[in-house]
Amino acid sequence: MHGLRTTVGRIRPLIAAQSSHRQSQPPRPMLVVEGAPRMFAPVRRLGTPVAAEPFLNGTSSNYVEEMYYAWLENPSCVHKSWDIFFRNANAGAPPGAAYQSPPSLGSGTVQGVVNNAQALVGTQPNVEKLVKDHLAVQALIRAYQIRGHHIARLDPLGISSVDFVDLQNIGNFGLEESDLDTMFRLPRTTFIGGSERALPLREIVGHLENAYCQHIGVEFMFINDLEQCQWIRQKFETPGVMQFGPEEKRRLLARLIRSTRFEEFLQRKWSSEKRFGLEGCESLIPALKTIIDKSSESGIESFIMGMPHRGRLNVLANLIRMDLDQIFCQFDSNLEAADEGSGDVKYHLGMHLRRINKATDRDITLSLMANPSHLEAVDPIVQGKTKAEQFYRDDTEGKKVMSILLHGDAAFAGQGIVYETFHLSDLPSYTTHGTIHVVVNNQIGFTTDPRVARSSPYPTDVARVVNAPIFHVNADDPEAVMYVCQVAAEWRNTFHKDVVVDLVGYRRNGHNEMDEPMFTQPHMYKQIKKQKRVLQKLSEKLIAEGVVSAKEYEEEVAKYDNICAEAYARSKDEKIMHSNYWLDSPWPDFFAKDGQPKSMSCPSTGISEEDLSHIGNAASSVPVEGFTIHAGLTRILKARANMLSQRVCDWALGEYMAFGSLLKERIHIRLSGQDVERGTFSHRHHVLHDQDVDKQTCVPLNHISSGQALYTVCNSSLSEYGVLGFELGFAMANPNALVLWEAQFGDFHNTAQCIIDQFISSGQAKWVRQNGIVLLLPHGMEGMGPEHSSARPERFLQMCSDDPDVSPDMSDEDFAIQQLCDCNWIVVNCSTPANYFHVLRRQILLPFRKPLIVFTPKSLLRHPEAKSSFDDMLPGTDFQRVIPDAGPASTNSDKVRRIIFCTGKVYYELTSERKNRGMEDTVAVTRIEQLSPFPFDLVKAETDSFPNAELLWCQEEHKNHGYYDYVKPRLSTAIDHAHSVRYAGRGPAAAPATGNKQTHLQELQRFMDTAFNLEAFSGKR
Ligand SMILES: Cc1ncc(C[n+]2csc(CCOP(=O)(O)OP(=O)(O)O)c2C)c(N)n1
Ligand SMILES: [Mg+2]
Repeated sequence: MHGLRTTVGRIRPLIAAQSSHRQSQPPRPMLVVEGAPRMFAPVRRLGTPVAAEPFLNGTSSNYVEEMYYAWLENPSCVHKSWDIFFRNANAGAPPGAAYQSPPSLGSGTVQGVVNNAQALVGTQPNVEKLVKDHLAVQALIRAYQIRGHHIARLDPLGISSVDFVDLQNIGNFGLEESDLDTMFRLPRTTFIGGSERALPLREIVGHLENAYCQHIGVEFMFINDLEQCQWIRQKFETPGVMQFGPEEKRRLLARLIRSTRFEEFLQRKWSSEKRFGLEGCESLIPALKTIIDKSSESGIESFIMGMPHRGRLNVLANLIRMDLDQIFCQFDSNLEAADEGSGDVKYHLGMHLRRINKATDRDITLSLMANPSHLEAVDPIVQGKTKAEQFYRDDTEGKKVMSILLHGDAAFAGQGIVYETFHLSDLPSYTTHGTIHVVVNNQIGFTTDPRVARSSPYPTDVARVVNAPIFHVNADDPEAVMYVCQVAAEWRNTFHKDVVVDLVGYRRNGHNEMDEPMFTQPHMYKQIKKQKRVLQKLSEKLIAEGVVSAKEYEEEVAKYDNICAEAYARSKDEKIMHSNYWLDSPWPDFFAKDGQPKSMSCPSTGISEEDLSHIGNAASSVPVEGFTIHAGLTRILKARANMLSQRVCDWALGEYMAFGSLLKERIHIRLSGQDVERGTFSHRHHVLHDQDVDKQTCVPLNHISSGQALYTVCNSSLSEYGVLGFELGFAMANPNALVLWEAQFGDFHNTAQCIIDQFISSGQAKWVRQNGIVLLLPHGMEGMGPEHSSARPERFLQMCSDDPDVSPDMSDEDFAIQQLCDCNWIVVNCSTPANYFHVLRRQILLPFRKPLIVFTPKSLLRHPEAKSSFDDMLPGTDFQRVIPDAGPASTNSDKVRRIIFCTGKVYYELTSERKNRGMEDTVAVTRIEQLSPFPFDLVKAETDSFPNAELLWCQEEHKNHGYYDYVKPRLSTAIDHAHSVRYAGRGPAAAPATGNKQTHLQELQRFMDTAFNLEAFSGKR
């Protein structure tokens, strides 16, 4: 195919000549088919001198090419006029001169060339008609390729009414009835002729109808790669390409029997239970099985899948081949839950299974990711997990691990996350090298018709943005479905790009089995009631063809029914439901055999002085010779070296120390998010850019020590929902990796709210699945306006599952770690680089995994006091959940009248204000660094040590934001409600921050006044 492009380049002058001609001449009547001239558009844009071939125009370039190829192969097979033309062109005739007869070649002026050419055409009177008709045929072929899918018979119900141009009327292309038996040479851009290079028009139309207008609609001509278009044409146009042998047909029938009879069995046993059955689209199961067979044949060993509710149980049963009794158990409301957590409904649960793929006799692993109701939310998670598995297997091209995503038609068109996920598909740090998407297109979303649910003709149009081919197929034709899925799998495994299979079926029941669809879709459902089931259609066809006998068919049905019945009987013996049976991402080596943590302790997170200085050196130098960095960066590295000599770290260096040490301990680190490589606040600089060589970069953290783990730091697309979901998925694959997602500003995390609510905060409770992802959320009230100030800590804290009113048992020495183990996530706001360093390292050294939410600083990144000594990072040191006051107040605690608890940046404002007011011995300021799980023990100890102090919570956020609502009841519980908890901070507000700098400063001053006015609350209860 590349050769084709090269050859095209050789005749460019000819085509360019046509282009110039077109621009300079008045428009002449042309055969115009929408989109037709797209393939070689870039070539046509070339500008050259005016040409003079009067029979050529802009749409003829394809035809000229075709003639040229044919002439190259055999000069005598083209018309004599073309032979002369190409001979002249090849001999170097300039554009416009190729039609001169050999003796006059190269002679005379442009006018002379025109005269000569006209004279030549005059001697070839049939050339114009010949070219015109061939162009018309080409346009016709191309029109079928582009728009044949519009008239394909895709809707099994036959009721979708779409008004499309009449392709079949050849008159639209300037051809006539009388042309039908004329032989036409076929262009290279079609395969309908098989081994024939020319066909009568009648056959051309017939072949095109077969290829593009039956039960398969192929949408691909928007793809801007000639080789890929040719590949698809070949797959669908080659005569007889969709033929299956009896064995394949019997296998297809057996698969359809399973798919159909499974739903029927559930319907018989639990007629009033919601299961979101597949009826109307049962060919999904053979479709997926075909994809897996074909991909396994190409070497794929692991499939990561995501799907919504529809047909999920069927997929678990018949594709993943989970034990049927375990599935049936899920319908038993009397079963007791064996595991902690809330669990989830049966059509959300995930699964992981390793088994032999019968068709290839190869081992494969199938994981179906657990997902919430939120449609399509699982898409980026599947991609992230796939990427991670590829990464750990060193599968750099996606040849061993691949993802399959299933979608509903309404959700695929409606949910923005679909688009965000597609946009990750070709980014170097996010690509999974092609996903196969299967849309279960039942032409309805709950009670809503497509015509009011989307503005695009198909639910799949979103896929066009990434040039993914889209194969629409009538789900009532299982053979067509099987073929399309084979091609989809081959496409993915050839080009490593996304592809969509749009399975057009219907939904036999309501949205769920209890719903009455006739309320809203009477016309559709009258038709559905008349519709023969796909299994019946296929079995009748195959019996008629003699592929199976009626008896064999009935036996196969009875065999599967029996399998279901036996499993049902077994399921009755189950008394307990094990959620961990449904785990989609097991970590067998990380946990003990019973699935519990191997220990309940965490070693010190400090590192040696030697390591600190070694990593510090890496952070302050360029590890590659002859690499020119920006002068500003040289200053930054110098400042780091300076800190090193003083044995202190700022925030960026603290992060470096944590990352560098973990990498050295062979823990893979992946940091992703918008502009994370440099850091939004230009503090990180994890990727150095050579100022003299374009795209030459260097990542010093990958030069820490030999045998270290790889560090991946990647600027992401401008998506929070998609990218956070992706990283969460990445973190699922391996507990021994530190995966971090950083928001540009914490404020923006709420466009990923669904990932946070549905997966991160509640994932373990619902799906017994742990995850150690870290969210870095820049936060702080610094007068930057409502959208660059708050990472909304209140939202995260409100979702913490610890009880504010119950004082936990703190007697156990493992209290702190047990608390971490029991919580749903950890929320911290570190005020020192050392604490940030420790909390990152603790993520990996803990014997279990919990999501970690870190509110990170902005101005503190450069605050002269926000530095930590190496002493706070040495072996034996740890993360400090609470940092008690260490100043004069702590040495004379009886004198202290007020203890201010706070968290984060406001600490520095408070201590500066306290100093200015000379109140260092009367007011203690204590930092709560770990907000959740709440450090009840340390808070109590701190309050106990100031017996005469009033207790106040101070925050810079508004009263209805920030930490107050979370902290107040817990502080109160910690001190057994002995005192009131006072408040100093901004008042309640709708917006998280003011946009006015003056107001910002006034608010700050006001709450500082409250914090240090020791009489502010006197007399108040
Ligand atoms: C994000 C989100 N919004 C709304 C819903 C509620 N809901 C559940 S199913 C459904 C219709 C889905 O239609 P479609 O995607 O075509 O799948 P089908 O049920 O037809 O298979 C809706 C709106 C949801 N689950 N998730
Ligand atoms: Mg639907």
